[in-house]
Amino acid sequence: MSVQLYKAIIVGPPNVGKTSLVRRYQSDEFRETHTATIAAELSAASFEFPEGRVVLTIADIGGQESFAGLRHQFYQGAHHLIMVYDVTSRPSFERITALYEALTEKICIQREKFLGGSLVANKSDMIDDAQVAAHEGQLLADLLTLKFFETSAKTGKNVSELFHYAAAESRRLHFSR
Ligand SMILES: Nc1nc2c(ncn2[C@@H]2O[C@H](COP(=O)(O)OP(=O)(O)O)[C@@H](O)[C@H]2O)c(=O)[nH]1
Ligand SMILES: [Mg+2]
Repeated sequence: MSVQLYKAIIVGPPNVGKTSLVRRYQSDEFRETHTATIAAELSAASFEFPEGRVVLTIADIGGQESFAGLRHQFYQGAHHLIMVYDVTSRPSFERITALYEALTEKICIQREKFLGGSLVANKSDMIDDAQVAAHEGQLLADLLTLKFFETSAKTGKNVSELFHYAAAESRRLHFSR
């Protein structure tokens, strides 16, 4: 049986829930407290598809506050981009486009057609505090040709769907090129 190895990077402004999404997926737990991700946390997840197994390395990288922080070897060779904002923070949503451009044009990822990705509206459980409507997220996702997910690391909503998509899309775009 074939095994394909791909790499996904999870990016976005600080405090949007990147580490929490990975933690929810990997160990099905959630913490209320935030600990800044210092350098990078790498983990791997395995997915079984009818055509074979996909092993996805997930790189959760800290320090995206500054442009200098983006010059990082952990971004290199990524197959899939997961971009996260916090629905309760309008500024986090407004930073997505610039971050996307920085990552795809100026940094190590070649803006080739083989880079798939998703735009993630996290903390969707905090509906009363929302500052970004779902249709705005969907619109931006369409603009950047990313798939749109509304997630909650707290409740687990759409978390496995998000990572399954990353694995399936990496395979679809890269296998047997
Ligand atoms: N209500 C709610 N809080 C969340 C969610 N995801 C993360 N948080 C909280 O947001 C804060 C930042 O999360 P963290 O994963 O460290 O963010 P990161 O800096 O993007 O990695 C923490 O206090 C989390 O408990 C979510 O889906 N819903
Ligand atoms: Mg983090």
